[in-house]
Amino acid sequence: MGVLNVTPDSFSDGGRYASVEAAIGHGVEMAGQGAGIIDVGGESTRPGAEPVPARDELERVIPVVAGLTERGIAVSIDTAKPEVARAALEAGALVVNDVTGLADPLMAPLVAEFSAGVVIMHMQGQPRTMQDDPHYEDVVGEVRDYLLARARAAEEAGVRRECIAVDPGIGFGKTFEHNLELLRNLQVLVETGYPVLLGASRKAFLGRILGGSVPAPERDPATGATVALAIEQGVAIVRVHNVAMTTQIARTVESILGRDS
Ligand code: PMM
Repeated sequence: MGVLNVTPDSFSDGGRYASVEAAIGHGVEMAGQGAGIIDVGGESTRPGAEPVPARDELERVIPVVAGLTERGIAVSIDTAKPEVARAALEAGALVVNDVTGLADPLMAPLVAEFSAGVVIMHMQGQPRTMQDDPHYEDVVGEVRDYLLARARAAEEAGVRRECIAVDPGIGFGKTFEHNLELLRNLQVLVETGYPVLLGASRKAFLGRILGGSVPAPERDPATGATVALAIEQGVAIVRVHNVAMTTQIARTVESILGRDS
């Protein structure tokens, strides 16, 4: 899964049309490099981020979703808002990637209505405050139990089991140690039977491992270590910025493990 963030920073130069074209171009490039799906997001979920009104989010993402689906590229929409998800599904998106674990009660029925796929992610708290003081007794068990409960609730709302993937939500209401513990125990999530998605690409915990002075765009080798270990543990989907590198890593790990890629 290639990350395509269409947030205001990407609108800072060249005007709106140029930015939409550039975003579509980047999505096409990632698909050519081996991404099976492009994850389009218009609301930053970084720690401290403020919510974005639905109208702004729609304006940012829908032209990009439409441009990619018109070119035959599979798209997931990274949103927690049912109105944004609906517009993206109408524009051809196949998957809803909801970092709030389908918190809005309209979301699961919407996914069911479109027979769409869904990524259910775990987050403790809200982006604005989630890193203030995350606390767990047993982070791996609590994340697993939450994901199972949300997946079952989605099924009860009509989402088919085979349409659901689960995600531990690296960096979402987790300390450095919580993130490492989850990454060490991904097989516990794999054992739920749902495909597991991992989003560790360029995240802050990697910056800390690397000593605090490596900026996000330079954290791809560290991201690669998480990708290799995740695939080895049975993770089905990795959400990454650097698709070309990740395709090489995935093919290599799967060949060594004797799995089809
Ligand atoms: N991380 C971010 C945004 N969306 N979605 C899923 N399913 N899992 C993630 O880990 C995830 C996500 C934030 O990362 P970014 O700012 O680099 O996109």
